[in-house]
This record gives sequence, C-alpha cells and structure tokens, in this order.
Amino acid sequence: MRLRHTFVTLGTVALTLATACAAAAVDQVPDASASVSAPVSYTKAPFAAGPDIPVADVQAHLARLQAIADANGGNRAHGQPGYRAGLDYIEAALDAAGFTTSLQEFTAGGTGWNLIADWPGGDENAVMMFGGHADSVTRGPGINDNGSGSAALLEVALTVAEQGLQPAKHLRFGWWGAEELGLVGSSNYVSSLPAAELDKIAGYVNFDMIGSPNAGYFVYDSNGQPEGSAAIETMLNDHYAELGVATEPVSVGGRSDHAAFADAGIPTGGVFSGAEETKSADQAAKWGGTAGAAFDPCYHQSCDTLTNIDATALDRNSDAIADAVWTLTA
Ligand code: DPN
Ligand code: CA
Ligand code: ZN
Repeated sequence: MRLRHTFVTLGTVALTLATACAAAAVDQVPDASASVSAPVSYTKAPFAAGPDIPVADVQAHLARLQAIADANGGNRAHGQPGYRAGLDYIEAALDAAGFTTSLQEFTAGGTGWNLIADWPGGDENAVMMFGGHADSVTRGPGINDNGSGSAALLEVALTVAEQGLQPAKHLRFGWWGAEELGLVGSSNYVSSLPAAELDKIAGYVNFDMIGSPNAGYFVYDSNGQPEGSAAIETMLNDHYAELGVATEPVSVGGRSDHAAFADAGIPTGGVFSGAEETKSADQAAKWGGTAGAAFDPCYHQSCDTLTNIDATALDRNSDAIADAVWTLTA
C-alpha cells in the first residue's frame, strides 16, 4: 500500500541511503522536511502535444526486430537468443542517443532481463514511466505483440533525445522481459524497488500491441485503477479526439505490464489495438477493418510478422506515446 497522500517521501539524504542500502530504506522514518512527489497531472488546454513520429522510423525498428528473430530461430522469446538480441538493439540505440540504460536480470526458468532507460534531468522525486514488453512468444517473431510497442517507445525515446526535451518530471522508459510468461519482468522490477523509490513514480503508461492489423482504438479504463489514472486516460482520449478517432475504454486487468504498477498504487494507463477478440459491426463502422474477424488474427502465431501491422494504427499510437511523454512529464 502506498502512502502518497499520507506521508511525504523520503528526503534527499534518506534516498541516498536507500540507494546504498535498499533493505534499510523500507524502515526509514519519513522526513517531514522532504517534498511530496508530484502526482501525475494533466490539463487539456492548450493541447501542447508531442512531435509527430514518422511511422517509417517505427517500421524501421520493426524490420530490425523481424531480422533479429529471423536470425535467431524465428522468435524473440524469453530464454531464447532472439530476446537478448532484440534488447541489445534497443539498448544500443538508446545509449548512442544519451540515455542512461541498465539491464535488470531475473530468472524465470531461464535468464531474462528488463531494460531501463533514464533520460537525465527532471525531478527525481517525480518519475514518469512509459513501457511495454520486449519479449515475443516462442511461436513467432512477435512483431505486433509486442514489437509494435517496443519499437514505438524506442522511436519516441530517440525523439526525446533529438529534440533535447527537458521535462519537469524525470523520464524513464522500461522494456520488460518475460511478459508472456506472466508479467514476470515488470513484476520483478516493481518488487525490486524499495517503497521510497516506488513512491517517486508518478505514473506508468503501458504500450502492448499497438499496430493490430484489424485495429481497434482502446484506451485503458481508469475505473478501479489507482487515483490519478483518470488523468492518463483523459490525456490519451484527447489525443484521439484531436484526430477525430473514436476510442473505447478497455479493462486490461492482469493481462499486461501496468498491473504490477497498479497493484503498487501507481496511476496507470495505456493504449491497445486489440488481440484475439472479434471486431464487431459497430466497431468496423467507426474504425474500418473487418467485422467478425479478430483484431489480430495472428495473435501469438508464427504469422505475427512485419506484414501483421496496420501502419495507420501504428502511426496514431506512436504519436500517442509522444503526446503522452511530452504532456505527462511537463
Ligand atoms: N498482454 C498481451 C500479450 O502479450 O499477450 C495481450 C494484451 C495486451 C491483452 C493488452 C490485453 C491488453
Ligand atoms: Ca506520426
Ligand atoms: Zn502476447
């Protein structure tokens, strides 16, 4: 249980100690002189928005992830060489752009890693996080699930660097391992953080499957989620409203990596273009595509390749990540 509104966060000195000795941090007495970490916040007007992310740049990362899967037995799954090869590609690009990256290793019937990338600067007591899973299932290369989120997050991060964004909040990205085994990497990350570090996370926004070939436009429902989640949902809905694209709320529950953050009381949100479920006639009328077919007919299949992507959905959702990063870290 988090104490955001009850207790102040630990002061600078205590946080230094917490870094040096994580176990002791849990028992630190809150310092009354410390500042309260800024909660996630959002105001619509003016809709400042982030830069337009060229979808071709996201597709170029997807092509690399496909080539990496092709060269490594056809997948990027946890415990397989393609997973680490894909993560290395993302990490190298982030390092070259000036991010501070680290790999968090964990074991889940094999070794896995989360990739954490910090953009230097901002208020370290108010960390805004954006992430998605970097692993595929073993049956295929996982280009929509979740090369799409991984590639779009990477391109937005590279754009942060290109534009020299100086956010008020501290900006951190995460690419999670072993999501397909049961949210293992993200759960590991959240449980590895001392309470004082968790309390500094103002929000987490998740991107898992954002280029489905028969796309829907789903925004994670903030209902029943931690206080502050509604601000994320509203911000994302406003992005699509600006484009004239209707959205539907979706309860993702425990099906993706926001869950561990939500369980820790952190405001969460995200966007999703649909998996195995069937697009209705109403949904096809407002979004186009094929009624009576799955949003992603290749979900968890070997055919989840480069051709299993709707470029329009990938473009709109990549731009949504940029909007979210620029707006929610301001
Ligand atoms: N978590 C996704 C997967 O990797 O299989 C599926 C999914 C994503 C389902 C988002 C619901 C919402
Ligand atoms: Ca774009
Ligand atoms: Zn999946």
